[in-house]
Amino acid sequence: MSQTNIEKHWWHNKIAYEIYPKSFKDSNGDGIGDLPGIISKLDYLKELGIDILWICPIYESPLVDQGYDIADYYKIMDCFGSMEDFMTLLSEAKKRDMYIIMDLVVNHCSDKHTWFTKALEDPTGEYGKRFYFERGRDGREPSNYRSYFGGNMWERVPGHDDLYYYHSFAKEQPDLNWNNPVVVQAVYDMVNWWLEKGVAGFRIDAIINIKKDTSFPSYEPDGPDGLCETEKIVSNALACRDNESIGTMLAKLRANTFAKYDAFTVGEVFNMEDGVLEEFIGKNGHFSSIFDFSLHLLTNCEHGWFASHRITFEELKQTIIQSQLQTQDVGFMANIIENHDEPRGLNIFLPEWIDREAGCKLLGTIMVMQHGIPFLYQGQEIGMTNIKLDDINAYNDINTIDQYHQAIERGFSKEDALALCNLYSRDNARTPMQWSDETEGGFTTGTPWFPVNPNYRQINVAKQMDDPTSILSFYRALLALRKNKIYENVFVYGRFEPAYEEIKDVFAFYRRAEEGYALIVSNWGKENITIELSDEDTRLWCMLDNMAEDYKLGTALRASMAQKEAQKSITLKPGQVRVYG
Ligand code: TEU
Ligand code: CA
Repeated sequence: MSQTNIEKHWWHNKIAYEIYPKSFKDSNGDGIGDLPGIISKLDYLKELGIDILWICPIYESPLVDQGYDIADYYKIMDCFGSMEDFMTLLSEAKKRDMYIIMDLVVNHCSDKHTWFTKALEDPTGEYGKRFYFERGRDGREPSNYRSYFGGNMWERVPGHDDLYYYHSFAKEQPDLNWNNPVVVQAVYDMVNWWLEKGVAGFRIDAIINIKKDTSFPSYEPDGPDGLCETEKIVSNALACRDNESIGTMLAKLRANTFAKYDAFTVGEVFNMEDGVLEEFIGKNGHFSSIFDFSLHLLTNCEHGWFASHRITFEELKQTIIQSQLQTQDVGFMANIIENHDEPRGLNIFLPEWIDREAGCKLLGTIMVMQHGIPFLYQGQEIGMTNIKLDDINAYNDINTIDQYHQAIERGFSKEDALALCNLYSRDNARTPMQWSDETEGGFTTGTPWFPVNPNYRQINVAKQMDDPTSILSFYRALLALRKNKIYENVFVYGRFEPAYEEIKDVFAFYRRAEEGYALIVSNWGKENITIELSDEDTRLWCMLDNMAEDYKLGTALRASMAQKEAQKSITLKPGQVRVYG
């Protein structure tokens, strides 16, 4: 069987781009990126080849967790602009055949949300029931759960000796009680309100966390703090059958909201139980797609940064292959190298002997040419890098500060703990976008809320715009190739199949559809590698090469139709990737 057999949807052939609004483009000099800033860059994104924009939270928020703590779901926060600006963004996107998706953060809200402030006044009353309030056990927290951002998930309610509320993330992010129908209905209403305004869908934050084991049992501690890690708590909650299952909760959410609008949804799903992928992203699945985090889980996610390890090429290759083979017949995964929670891709996935620019193009090609929906993250298209800060106080991210202290607690020196932050901090991806070599990288005329990476003079959009060999030019050609009408079916629905698997340091795969196929082949080693092609592959023509002098597409595609002498072998330099078709 060639070509995967999946029911078609409007989002399958789309390319998405994540915008972290605070750091994208500031229009009024207050140092904070905003909606008019995004609007001013729509043409840039369109030219790059982007269809769907995921905007990270722009709702009213105290910004304890950069907007993932929402105080009012119906209001755009002043620093990002107004509802009028948002409506302009929607209409300007529409003019360009682009789609806007919002971030849906409904596992928790902010402790400044009126529901929670009212709940604190009367924890046993109507508003208290919208959260999880519990009495302590044996004079302490109800259970020993470590929150994602450190410390116990249970926070003592001010003014009460023995009463606690539950927060999976920071204590300023109380979890909403999804077993309360009032909460669930309010979420449906809010989601539909945004869909009515014309958003095309949502990226859905930490959604797996909404399922709780409401008996809240304690587990075997796994650290000096006597607590048990979040992953275990979530997995056990998912397996718990006391209230509605996560499947029922999500199916109802979809039926009452997304399904009515043919909305595109991408779930942030960790800890999924075995065998439920079909239920999540198959036909009538809960979501259109979920992120493929398999590479990132290998590096830093599960047990904290102190326990992280550098991913090897073999691991990277095998992980991608496994994930593609397991998912492509079920549905579309959302493929990422970077996002606002992860370091820059080139800093964690590339072997040090690969040239930085070639390496960015290589990573991009592997990601974009897989089966699934590519999600680029702002700055990835110009090869933005991690930032090196030499003081823990220079970091802003709540998670980074916690990981630093966890590492110290486990015996790391200050220098080593800081080195972990330099490598893994979420702030690495949150530095302002580098638009030009002007002051502050052209991001703002004022003082940016977070430092611009000093390498903006070398790495910026303006510089790469007209350089035919730049990372940006390469991404444009790469996305154009993926969308090229002749190859669209190959790259969207074509079956992923590993190729030349036995050749050391080579990562190669086919995308096969009924009308044809493509071969993506790359060298991750230190030396040139010559590959003897199979008979079938000798007829292929190179459509894209990260070491070519000019990525302008068309020449290659036209040439592919011309008569061509068969080539029996190809030689790739270290870091070189080619797409043949
Ligand atoms: O992230 C969910 C999540 O599980 C993260 O804690 C993730 O494990 C971590 O960031 C990896 O380093 C989402 C958002 O993407 C994140 O920005 C928010 O902080 C979090 O939810 C809470 O809303
Ligand atoms: Ca601004």
